[in-house]
Amino acid sequence: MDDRVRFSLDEVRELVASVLTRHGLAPAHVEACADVMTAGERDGGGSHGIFRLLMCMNSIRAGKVTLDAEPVVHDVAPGVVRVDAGGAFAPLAFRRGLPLLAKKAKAVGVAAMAVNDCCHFAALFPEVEAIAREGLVGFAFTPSHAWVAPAGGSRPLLGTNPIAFGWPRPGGDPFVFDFATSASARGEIELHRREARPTPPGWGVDPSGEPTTDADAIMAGAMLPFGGHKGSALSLMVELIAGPLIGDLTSVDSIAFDDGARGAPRGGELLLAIDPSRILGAAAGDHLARAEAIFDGVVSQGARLPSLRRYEARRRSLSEGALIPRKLVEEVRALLD
Ligand code: NDP
Ligand code: PYC
Repeated sequence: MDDRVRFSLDEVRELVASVLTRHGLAPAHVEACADVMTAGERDGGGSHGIFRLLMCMNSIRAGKVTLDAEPVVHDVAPGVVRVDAGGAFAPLAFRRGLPLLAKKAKAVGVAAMAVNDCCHFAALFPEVEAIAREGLVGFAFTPSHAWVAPAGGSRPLLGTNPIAFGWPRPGGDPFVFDFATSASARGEIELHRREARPTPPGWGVDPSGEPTTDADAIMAGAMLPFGGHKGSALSLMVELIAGPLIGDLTSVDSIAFDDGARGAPRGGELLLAIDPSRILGAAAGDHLARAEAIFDGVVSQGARLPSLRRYEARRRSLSEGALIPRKLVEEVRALLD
């Protein structure tokens, strides 16, 4: 039986906003957080839609997030923006910093934005998509909690450390990909646990380091990077460039800060924006046609381009709404009591 409830996207946003407002989050944060969770449902991303409300609530209840900090945007160098999130959820800090990041990238060609001291519960695709909609190439990286063992190890050290990328496409939605550098996001393992489903092999090890498909055992043991040493190295890169490089917490620091609350990772995020016209000068524009030829080469052989599923889901949910597990809806509605 399909035990899911159909919600319009406005109803999703309204439900998320009501819960966050009820628990004291300041209005500008409510709006920014509700938008990213609604975007998750809109695009068919079950682990980073309304389900993230449970992680946010853990942060709020444990006092691990500042409910009303106004992000402060610092113009620190011609190509560098720093946003101090003040211990609040990340989406509003990104929203406040984006205009200056885009302005700088267009002025000098490449710009970086460090978001510091935030609680990052969200998917990264809305951020790189917004950068790409400015005609820029976007990258985003953030550490999370130390849940993942390095390839060849069995003890949690790294975060699920997502990497996202956005590329503008002429007259269409940007090319976007966005994934954890672990074999699965933590959110996916949590969903397997809630639904008592075994995980696919390769997602994690139990506390004694043995491979397992039991989500509870993985959560007690360690998750694994995707692609062996390659995912492990990318995850290390995320730790470095969105931790020490920007003067913020690592995934080990974040889980220590969390202290068992099961809240959102605390720390920083690094975003990069590149303006192709600054690199290419008079040749700008050609890069888009050349990129389209590469994309055609993917789809013409029956392979799937990242982001096509997302935009199809988006078109569907904008007219038909999103299907959300009934159990999750009940849990979320109970947060209004
Ligand atoms: P997935 O493993 O589901 O991978 C998603 C990406 O891969 C999407 O860009 C997707 O495109 C693309 N993709 C999936 N399958 C295919 C395929 N067969 N062919 C081509 N492309 C494909 O994502 P994860 O579970 O790793 O991550 C889910 C979310 O979790 C992300 O949004 C991430 O940002 C978030 N996250 C956030 C963290 C945080 O600390 N804030 C930590 C870790 C993860 P499409 O969208 O079109 O399906
Ligand atoms: O799914 O790994 C995850 C995650 C961590 C923080 C937000 N999502």
